[in-house]
Amino acid sequence: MIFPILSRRYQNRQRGIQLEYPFAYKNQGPGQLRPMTPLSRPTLLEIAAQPYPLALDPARTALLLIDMQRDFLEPGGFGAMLGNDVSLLRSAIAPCQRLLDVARKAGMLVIHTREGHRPDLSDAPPAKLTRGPGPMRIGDAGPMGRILIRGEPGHAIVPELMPLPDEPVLDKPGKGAFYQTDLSLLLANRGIASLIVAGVTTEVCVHTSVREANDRGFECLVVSDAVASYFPQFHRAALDMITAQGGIFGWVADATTLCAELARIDA
Ligand code: C5J
Repeated sequence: MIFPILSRRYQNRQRGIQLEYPFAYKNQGPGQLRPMTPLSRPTLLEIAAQPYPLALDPARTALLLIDMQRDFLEPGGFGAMLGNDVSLLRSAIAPCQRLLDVARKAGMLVIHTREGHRPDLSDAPPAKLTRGPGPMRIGDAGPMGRILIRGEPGHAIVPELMPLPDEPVLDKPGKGAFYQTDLSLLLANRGIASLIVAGVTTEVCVHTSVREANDRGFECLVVSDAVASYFPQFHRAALDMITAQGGIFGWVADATTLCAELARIDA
């Protein structure tokens, strides 16, 4: 079993913050931890982001992919049921694939989230269940199974972004990734300080999760073309809100810029 523990301090050059660098230790038996190779090199990446460049420590950064589910991205699911054109979200799939590829190669922690509810709907607030214009509601049977219900085909992550067996998949009943999930615990156990955030939709679950993360002290980098919305004007406004006022919730960069930097990491 590999235990990431914190050791060897070094400086965040850009902002003068002391960071810790996790190394992997192998459990040799009771009381015997033997250092192995570092999880990744102690390189600080400088990302050309808005509103100003962001120094990222890849060993303390996780990729958080929000709700890239069939229910939002394919016809017949929750997004379509609310009257949205789901094809507008599909532009985020290819940039997410590129991010996943470099993050996996760099050995970074990758976490996927899924919005959805228990089959008996006991974790769905009545206000959420009754909202919406159409005749179909959460829990009703649609072409991809019961809408936004865990275990149904529509609740699954799109095949293009299928999680690997060792990548945590968090089921969340709300819009935020921290609300009623163990995300804080997973991040703390890995010494994560920064999040690269992608997924859908920009102004709803991505924004809510970034705001929650920001309040918990995480530095968030939102990937502008790896997030998407049914409403292009909301997408733009949501990204602007993140970078306004000197980066009030975090930073924004595009996938090409970010992937080029992440690809420099030797896992
Ligand atoms: C929504 C989400 N829009 N994942 N969910 O209801 O953004």
